[in-house]
This record gives sequence, structure tokens and C-alpha cells, in this order.
Amino acid sequence: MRALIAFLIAVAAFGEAYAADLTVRVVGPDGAPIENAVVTFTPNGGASGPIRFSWPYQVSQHNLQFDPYILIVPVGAEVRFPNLDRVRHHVYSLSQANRFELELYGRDESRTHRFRQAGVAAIGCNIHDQMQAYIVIVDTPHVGRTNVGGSTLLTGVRGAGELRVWHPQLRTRGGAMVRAVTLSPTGMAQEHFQIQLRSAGGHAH
Ligand SMILES: [Cu+2]
Repeated sequence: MRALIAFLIAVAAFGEAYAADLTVRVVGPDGAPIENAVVTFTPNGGASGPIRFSWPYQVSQHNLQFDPYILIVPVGAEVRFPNLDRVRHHVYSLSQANRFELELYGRDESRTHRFRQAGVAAIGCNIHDQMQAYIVIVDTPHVGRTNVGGSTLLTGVRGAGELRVWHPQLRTRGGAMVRAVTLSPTGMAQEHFQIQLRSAGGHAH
């Protein structure tokens, strides 16, 4: 009996053992999968500890495009904007709280900007109107981007919190859908979102 109690205490202390994997699927009104939706889970009371992602915090300019189209970084991250083109670019964002401007700079030069507020920064180039990208600044480590099948997997999530789905063309106020969820202690959970996008080409900054 004493051994059993010790075992239970050990398991309870190991919070990770009680975290679940959450699959989120995002589809359109016709049920077709939607790619490039950014899904975050924020535990009530906020996430604790430093947030780090494995991918580079970088948006390059290459062939008159930004790469990647959507970059996810933790709040406070410094993002590099290397120019790999022969022409000059003038990168800016007018997004509230993450407004910035990197004046004209040329090939093989780079600039950086630190993003201090959670939210979305729509990025453009003053010279090339067709260049668009989005930087999603998050204050939770639980984030994913939907694949071609409309799915993403958030691992190690637990408890009650807010599930948020954002997409650059999402047709709703603030561009995001939010749902309160309570995750069961273990195993696999699933959430399903149906969203409506503005027609393709209807980009807005
Ligand atoms: Cu440009």
C-alpha cells in the first residue's frame, strides 16, 4: 500500500504524464481542408517559462517574395529579414502594436526587428505590392499550422484554456476564431473548426 501511494504521488508530480495531444482540424463551409491556419492553445492564466521554436526566426526576400509566407515566433523574438534579391526592398508593417519599417536595403544585406507584442504583423514591401507575409507573435508554446489536410497536432497540452484559430483570409472580426476548451488529462483530443475565408486575392493589410 505504501508503495502504491508513493507511486501515485510520483505520477502526480510528473505533470507531463497528464498532458494530452490535441489534434485540431480546420475546414471550410464545404468541408474542404484549410491549410495555413495557425492554431494556438493558451492555458488559463497564461503559459509559463521561456518559449523557443526550432525553426529560424527569419523572413527572407527572394525572387520578389517573402519566405516563409507565415512565420510563427515567440513574443520578444528578434526576426531577421535578409534580402537575397538583386533589387532593393523596403519592408514594413502597419499592424497595430507591431508597426515597423526597414528602409530600402539591397542584396545580401539584412535587417532585424524585435516583436514585443503578441498578435499578427502583416508584412509588405513599399516597392513591390505583391509581396506579402505574416508574422504571428505568440505567448504560448502550444502552436501549430495546419497542413494540406487541414490538420495540426498540439502536443503536451492540458487543462482549461483558449483555443484560437487564425488565418490570413479568415472572414471574421479580428481574423481569429476563439473557443474555450478543457482537455481531458490524458490521451488524444480532437477539436474541429469550420471557418470561412475571404475570396482568394482579397488580401488586406
Ligand atoms: Cu520589395
